[in-house]
Amino acid sequence: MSTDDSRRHYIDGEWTTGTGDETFTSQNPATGEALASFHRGTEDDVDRALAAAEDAYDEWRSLSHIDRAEYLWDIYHELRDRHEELGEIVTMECGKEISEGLADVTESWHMVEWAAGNARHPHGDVVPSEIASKDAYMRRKPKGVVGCITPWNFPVAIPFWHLAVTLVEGNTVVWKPAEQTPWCAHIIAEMFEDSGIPDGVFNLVQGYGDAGNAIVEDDRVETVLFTGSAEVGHKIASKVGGEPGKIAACEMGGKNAVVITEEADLDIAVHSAVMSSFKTTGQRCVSSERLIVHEDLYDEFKERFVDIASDIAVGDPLEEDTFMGPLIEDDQVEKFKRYNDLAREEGANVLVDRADLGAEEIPEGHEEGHWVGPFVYEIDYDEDLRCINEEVFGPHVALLKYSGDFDRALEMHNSVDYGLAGAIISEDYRQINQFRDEAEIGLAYGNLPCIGAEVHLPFGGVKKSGNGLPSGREVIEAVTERTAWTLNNSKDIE
Ligand code: TXE
Repeated sequence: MSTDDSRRHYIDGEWTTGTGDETFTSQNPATGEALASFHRGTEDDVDRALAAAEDAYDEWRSLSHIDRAEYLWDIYHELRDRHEELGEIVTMECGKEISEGLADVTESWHMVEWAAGNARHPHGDVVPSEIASKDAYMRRKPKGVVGCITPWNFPVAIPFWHLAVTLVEGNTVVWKPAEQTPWCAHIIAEMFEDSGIPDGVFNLVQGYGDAGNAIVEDDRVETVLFTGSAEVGHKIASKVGGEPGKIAACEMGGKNAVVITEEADLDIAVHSAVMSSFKTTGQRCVSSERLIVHEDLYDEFKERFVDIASDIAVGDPLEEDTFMGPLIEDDQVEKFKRYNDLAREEGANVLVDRADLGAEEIPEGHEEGHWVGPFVYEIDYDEDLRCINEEVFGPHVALLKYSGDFDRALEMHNSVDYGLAGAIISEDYRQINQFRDEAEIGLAYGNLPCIGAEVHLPFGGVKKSGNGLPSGREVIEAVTERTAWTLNNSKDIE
């Protein structure tokens, strides 16, 4: 691929190679094959994109919510029309199996529908004034230029969680997608171009963390919306923290758990655990790497879970009968294996180790893919063990047995620094209610797998997992500011 063939940034309504001469390649994690080449964004490219976003802001904010939403409705239809094409590209670029690739796109149009539909929804509050002749109400105004920085694991859905609400609310955007999934980002930019959205309102700079950092550090950016690792998220939050008014809304993964109590329906428990631990090959921010199981049903649960993990279909993610595709990249495979070794060192009794798949398990023509299978172990609980505290982001699963009452399960559940998601499997409504009230997480699931999001519900975590902001409704909080407006309707001079 020559540099000329490389795909470009979308800045100020134009496709541009930018100022740098470096390119980078998007790769298929199932085959190792290069998919497409992209120009790598520089600080100067970010600077141009921010200038364009700033110039476009006044005109864009002066439109009504409904007029701005019209562009998003065009994108909604494009997402539906290009569903299969884009779903396949998601699968080819990030390796998740095809039904998940397609679902990534579906979730994105759900978010666009929610954000654009919201344009016809009241946005402020009318409140009684202390004085009868006055009207008092709260209005929302856009903040200005918003920076969006997104990861690879939901390369279409997560960007729309950031972009759709932000734009409808009247902000302009500079977006830096993950370096692993630039092709998905390119297609999204094509959709914005096709929608006819005014130049400079939406800008895409492809590239790596240095381009993301240039967005974060620029004074023209009022808000940063970030989804990714805890390490980078905390760095961003601390940079932004010193500037009053500038905020970072971060969602940063977890060390999530499914709690299976003595009152659980075992079929639901096994199904939930399998889906929570192995969907997306364990690379969802809500994936569960801890299964906390009551001693009364531990042995039976273990036998059934281990049977499934030993046999789960790892393979070509474009094939419909595949359950688990590859990991995203070599670094992630190394991290997974490093944590498997650590678990052994910390005393794990390994129950399933398919980390190194046999040649016969790897689909033909896919030998260069980033293949791993499940790694499942049991370990005596100790709250200081690193393998049950640190996020691996792969099919690395610890079975933790508990005895005694439900308080003990909750204590184990809450002992990690993260606080994103968790599930309880139980037929006892008291335990379910206690979990809802006392589990230190932002997303709680009852008798369900620990996966899934609905765009009109909050989505985010507490503790090290973030500041709970990046959902549909809460993005409105992050990208608008409020004015308390009071109007005197009488002739009296105050
Ligand atoms: O994340 P990064 P990576 C976790 C998971 C995974 C680990 C690393 O544990 O193993 O993070 O994944 C941009 N300033 N999650 O490397 O580095 C980067 O270019 C500004 C959980 O993919 O955080 C990309 O666009 N931006 C998570 C985005 O940040 C910077 C999903 C995310 O990259 C930057 C993904 C900087 N200094 C990973 N450095 C979830 N919540 O689901 C990088 N970036």
